[in-house]
Amino acid sequence: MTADSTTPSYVLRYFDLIGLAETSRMLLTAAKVEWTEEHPEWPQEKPNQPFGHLPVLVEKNGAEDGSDFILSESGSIERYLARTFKFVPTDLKQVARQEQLRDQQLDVIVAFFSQLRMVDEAKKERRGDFDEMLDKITEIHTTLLRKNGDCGHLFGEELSYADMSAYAFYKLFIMYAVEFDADVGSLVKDKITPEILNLIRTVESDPLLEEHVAKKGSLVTHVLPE
Ligand SMILES: N[C@@H](CCC(=O)N[C@@H](CS)C(=O)NCC(=O)O)C(=O)O
Repeated sequence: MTADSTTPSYVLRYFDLIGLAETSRMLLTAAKVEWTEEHPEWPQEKPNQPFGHLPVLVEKNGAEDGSDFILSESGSIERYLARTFKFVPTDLKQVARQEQLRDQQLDVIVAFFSQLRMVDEAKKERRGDFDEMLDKITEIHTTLLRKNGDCGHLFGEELSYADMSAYAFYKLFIMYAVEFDADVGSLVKDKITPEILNLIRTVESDPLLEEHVAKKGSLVTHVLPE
């Protein structure tokens, strides 16, 4: 989809951090549509969000009656954007193969953040779950990338939702989660295989995402050894 006079404009409401909005930012940027980001005052603006949390996507005049279409839940927002801008195939099985990765990645993110608040034995156990899940997802990414000919894409030969979502997953740990646990950056970096590094490079060098990398910083430079 390329922007023209009938293309709707979008607002993405989120905090000024990578968190749960990075894939949606990438989808909106890669789609070359008109969009802006809002950082609502918090918690003052909490009651004004449909589910009381962020991210929230607003598609101007996008609802059936011509009012704004407002969508909550990061996964639903991503799926809506990925389908709207055709970053997923139309075949139901192929799209499901991409979406299952995003859901697993979110489980790994949740496992990481939930153990931060725990103490002693419970923390150790949850940390173990996180380590195990991290091993599994990096193995899955690597296998898929190899199976796809190590062309830097998880599926097919073009930038897809799965590519952007996997990129945002590694970025979250290496460029954001380190604020909460200084060690997690090197832990995740150690698991980055040559295939995953190629994915990160491929996503960053895609002309559709040039603007995003220029604005939000390069992950490749964080991953490469100094
Ligand atoms: N399941 C939701 C979780 C959203 C969520 O927990 N958002 C956090 C930021 S990452 C938030 O809004 N926190 C502030 C609050 O709940 O008051 C999603 O995936 O969008």
